[in-house]
Amino acid sequence: MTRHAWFAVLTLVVVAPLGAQSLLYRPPNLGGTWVPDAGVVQFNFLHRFYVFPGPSHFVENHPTFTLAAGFGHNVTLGGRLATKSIVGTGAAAQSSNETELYARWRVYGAEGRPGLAVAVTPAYNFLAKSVDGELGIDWTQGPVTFHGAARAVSRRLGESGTGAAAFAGGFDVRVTPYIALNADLGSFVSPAGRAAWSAAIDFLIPGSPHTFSLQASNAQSATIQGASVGYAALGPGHVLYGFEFTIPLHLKRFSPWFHGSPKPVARGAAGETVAAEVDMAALKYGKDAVTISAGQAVRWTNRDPVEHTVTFDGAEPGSPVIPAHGSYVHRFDKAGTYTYHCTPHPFMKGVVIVK
Ligand SMILES: [Cu+2]
Repeated sequence: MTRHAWFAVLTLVVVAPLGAQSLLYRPPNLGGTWVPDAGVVQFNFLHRFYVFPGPSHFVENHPTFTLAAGFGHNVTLGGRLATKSIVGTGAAAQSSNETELYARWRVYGAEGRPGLAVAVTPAYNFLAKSVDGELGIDWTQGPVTFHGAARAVSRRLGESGTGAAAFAGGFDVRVTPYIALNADLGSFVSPAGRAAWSAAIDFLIPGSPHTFSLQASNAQSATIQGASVGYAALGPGHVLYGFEFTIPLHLKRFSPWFHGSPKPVARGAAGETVAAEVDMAALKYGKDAVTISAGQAVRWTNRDPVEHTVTFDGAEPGSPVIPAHGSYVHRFDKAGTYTYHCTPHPFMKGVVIVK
């Protein structure tokens, strides 16, 4: 194939779905700094299982469901339900259903962008009746991301209800834009209990906003407490295997249920010097990058039968939903590099370079 054809193939296949969660940017037992975009509800299904030795080969399942909604301003509110949480089976625990509500504020940085990102995650664990929290830091350079987390809990599950601190670290290596390897290690500071570890291979599923991982770990829930302690019941060397699947639900996609299909509109077309045109067709931006001068505008035209947006990754205000046959004009007054994506289809990405 020619270089051009390869390029066309590459742009057809997705790259990292920013603005949603990508497992290619987060090891299994670390929350990272990810926050869904405003209007996106993220559903993650983590399923780990332990196979008992023969002759029974009994399989014990440990799922954790995570549901989190993006509210803009880098803030999310979410909850996790871990059924069959062995973290909860100590003397003080009444149940193995571990529920955690959490908020996350990404104070600095953006998911999957080079450089540093910092997030704070206050949480409440209903099984432990514990106020928990995490300070998470990511540092991305090219295909590599390093993670660190400091955690504190006011009543540790299964450990007679005392407070504790935990630390965790991990890394991701994106071998290709679609495949990553990652691992992490985390532990409470106290000597009771085992350190938690995990390792995974992650896949970005082409043509979709979903990511999928195959993983091994000795931890069996994804809450702040569960991710900080290894599965101690059966001693060392007992490994849980599993997978995680990430599903971003873009609420705008469902607006025709309530409002009907929007009418085509042209926005901001009057009085602007349109220096570049970008068509949106076949679920991609016609040009990955356009270069203009400060004060000039770019027009995006939707040639698809579905709605798209032009949503900037930084602070620049972006478009509303652009319906089929609609267009959107945006003037750039300041020099800079403006990366953007489509909120309903986060695998659509582009950049405007303003000189
Ligand atoms: Cu789109």
